[in-house]
Amino acid sequence: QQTSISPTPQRIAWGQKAFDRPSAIDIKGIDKADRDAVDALLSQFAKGKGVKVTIGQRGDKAVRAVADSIPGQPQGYFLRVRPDEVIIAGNDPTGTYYGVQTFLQVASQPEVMSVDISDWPSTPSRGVVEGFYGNAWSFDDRIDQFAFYGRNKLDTYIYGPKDDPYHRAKWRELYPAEEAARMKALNDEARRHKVRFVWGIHPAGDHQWNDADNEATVRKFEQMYDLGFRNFSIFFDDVFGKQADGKLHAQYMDYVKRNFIDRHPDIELFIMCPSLYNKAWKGSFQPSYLADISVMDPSIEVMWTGNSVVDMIDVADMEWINPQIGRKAFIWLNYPVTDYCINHLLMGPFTGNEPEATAMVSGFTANPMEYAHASKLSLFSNADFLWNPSAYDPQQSWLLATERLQPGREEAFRKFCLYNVDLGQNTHRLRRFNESPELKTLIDTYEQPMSRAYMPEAAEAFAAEFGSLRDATATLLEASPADSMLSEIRPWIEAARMLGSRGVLATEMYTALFKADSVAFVDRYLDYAALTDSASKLSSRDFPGSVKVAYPMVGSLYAEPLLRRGVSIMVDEYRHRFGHRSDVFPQLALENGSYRLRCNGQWLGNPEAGSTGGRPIWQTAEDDVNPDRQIWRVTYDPATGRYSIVNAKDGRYVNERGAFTVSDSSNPFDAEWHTFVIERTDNGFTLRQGGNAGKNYLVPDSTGLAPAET
Ligand code: LTM
Repeated sequence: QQTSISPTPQRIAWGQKAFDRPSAIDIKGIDKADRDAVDALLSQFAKGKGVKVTIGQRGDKAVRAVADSIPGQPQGYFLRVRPDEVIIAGNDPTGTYYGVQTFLQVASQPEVMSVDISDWPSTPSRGVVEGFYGNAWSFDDRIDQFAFYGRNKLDTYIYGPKDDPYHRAKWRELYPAEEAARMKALNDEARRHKVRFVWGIHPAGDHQWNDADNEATVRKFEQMYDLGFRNFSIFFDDVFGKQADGKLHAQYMDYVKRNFIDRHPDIELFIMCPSLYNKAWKGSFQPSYLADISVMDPSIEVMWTGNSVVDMIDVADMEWINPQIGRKAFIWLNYPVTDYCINHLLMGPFTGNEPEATAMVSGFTANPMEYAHASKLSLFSNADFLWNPSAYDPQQSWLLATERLQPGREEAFRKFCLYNVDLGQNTHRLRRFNESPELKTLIDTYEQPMSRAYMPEAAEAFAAEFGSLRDATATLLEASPADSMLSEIRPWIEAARMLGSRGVLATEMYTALFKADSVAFVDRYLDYAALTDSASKLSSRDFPGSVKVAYPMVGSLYAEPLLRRGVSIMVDEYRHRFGHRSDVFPQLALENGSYRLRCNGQWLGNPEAGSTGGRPIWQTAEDDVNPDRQIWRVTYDPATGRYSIVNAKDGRYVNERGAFTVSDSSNPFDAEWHTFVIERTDNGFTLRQGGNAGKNYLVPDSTGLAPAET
């Protein structure tokens, strides 16, 4: 089968089936070809008798026959799959490695198709800037990321986690041996996947702009060079006042260029993140800041986040900044970072950047979430966008990303992701409105008419949508212990599960209300309120193994507001229909070890008593004719851990939640109905009027312990 290749190749021509997926390959050209490319190939296929695969790069004898087909662009490659042979020919080592990555995707199907692919990236330096505040990624996270970048043809990783002490707070200090060894291991791994690990410091907070600090910088960089790093950066972001002086920054950068970079010809990238890194902040810095840094050595890359701190990039942004800094800006995209909206996950399609702007940048890196695995969803599409911007389709790319990241349960994962799209109100004002599109359509279609008339089809449609969210989370929760991404975002999956369940309960409340089933209404309401309460207490802190602390918010744009709006309207309606009366004072009293119910000083169950003089009855005629049955006892069932009301005489179950309805008249048509709920409290039992949002207790807690008065 043809397979979807990501990033989308520049030129692709599919043919017929070439062969069945081989387990072994007969590989040619391996002595000359790029080692990492060969290793990547052999990590998937054994060497031996099988499909003939020729690998090499421009100039190698092995691929001479296709030399004219190899694109001349950096990192370009040509891939040919035919029944008798596969040829992977890179324009350079990275191109060969990328050719292998594409072949691995083509050959991932049981039937491998013939194809000719001629491919290269449209954007230079594509990748990630780990530049967020909060919990830095772990060693394992980073190792895993590099393999992911290799597969998705992202070639740059800029190291700038604000909370690594050796990056910022203790920038002058050399890494101790153990830390240094770990950094080296990371860089070695990045290289294996053709990722340039750009190591950086953030000295701007307390640099003294003197020789001692300049020299400390070079010493630190030399340590990293000795460890194998060949790409460097210096950050000046998020400092103000005298520390944000453009002239001093430029002099310092040039000093490091002369005294470190120029002494090592094999260094590739030297990047600066300026203090003024977005247009919106122009007025807060020296007016000459950008002009001051523009005089730096032209080979130094300058980072830029766009029109504001968190913004997508368009041509107008680039037309504004490039002339001012005298070079093409190197983009630091603050997406999908969530350090300023930490309760949210950003799992929606990657949209909003203008394809044409990519030709005007010298690099494009995305600042991710502190959730390394979850960030891959957006990074996958970012890679796709940057490689071939004119072919980029956000929706298709998102669909493919979800399939690649959660194969076999992509539908469940998509449902979950669609409820984790918007950022909520935030200081940077970036919003995403494509949250839960299916729910949004239901809201637009039904919400208004539902409040005027009973619409069972609408209730069904809402229940189906919320039910599918709940069911999707069940699939994800089941898989989560063995899946790094799902266990990392488990708090959000739990929150989504509760949201789905609450949505279903709310639709059941709607039906109960219109069917005048007040007991069912209260019962569902209590479950809803309990889940809402639990959801509001969810914290990532409570999840084993989580070092993250966040209060997960899901469906914050449409689902959550809908439920809050809808339930509040339904509760008001319920109170209106079922006679919420503030002159009715039921009480629970303890008598001979069992709790009994009284109303306005009278025992309920006494034919002459009642809240307003009428006879309290159960809703069933059977109870109505047998007043003895109207003595209720609260019982505790250790098996379920729940309290319930049973009929004192025959022990008949009344309602497991202790919700029941009495009327003040024996004639149900004139009756004012009162629904009450008995709940366990720390002090005993308490009684409250149902549907009262669980807050406005008619009976203080202590009532439950009131001594018997008869
Ligand atoms: O964006 C830059 C250059 N600096 C910081 C980042 O560290 C931070 O992650 C983002 C998002 O909050 N905003 C910044 O200002």
